[in-house]
Amino acid sequence: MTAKPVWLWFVLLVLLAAGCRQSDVTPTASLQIELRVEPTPPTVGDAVLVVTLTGADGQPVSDATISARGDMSHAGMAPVLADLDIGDNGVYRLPFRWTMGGDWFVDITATLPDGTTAARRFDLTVAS
Ligand SMILES: [Cu+2]
Repeated sequence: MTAKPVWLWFVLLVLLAAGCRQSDVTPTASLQIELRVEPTPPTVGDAVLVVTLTGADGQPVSDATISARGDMSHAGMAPVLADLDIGDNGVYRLPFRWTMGGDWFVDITATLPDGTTAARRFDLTVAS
């Protein structure tokens, strides 16, 4: 990982804090989102986001729509999007592509048929 000037991190923090996407989503404690990435460790190129969705009762939830949005920690890159509307025993496999090596964050949003949503952000480092 390349060293970046400290001021750049402050700019990024301000930009992240000012972002409006997060406010679209009401996190709910009743849904648990876990993410695994294939291959691991993540490397530039094709990948699969393996999202596991569990309800408050600990049971797998398979009837949600899962949306993924991958962004890099620096500006100027197109986000990578993926979504899938059916899971297998609570596991959703979303084809994905890491378009560049470096630090990424992936926002996973789960929407249930009744409109309930949950979201979680994952930080990942992708090898070149
Ligand atoms: Cu990039």
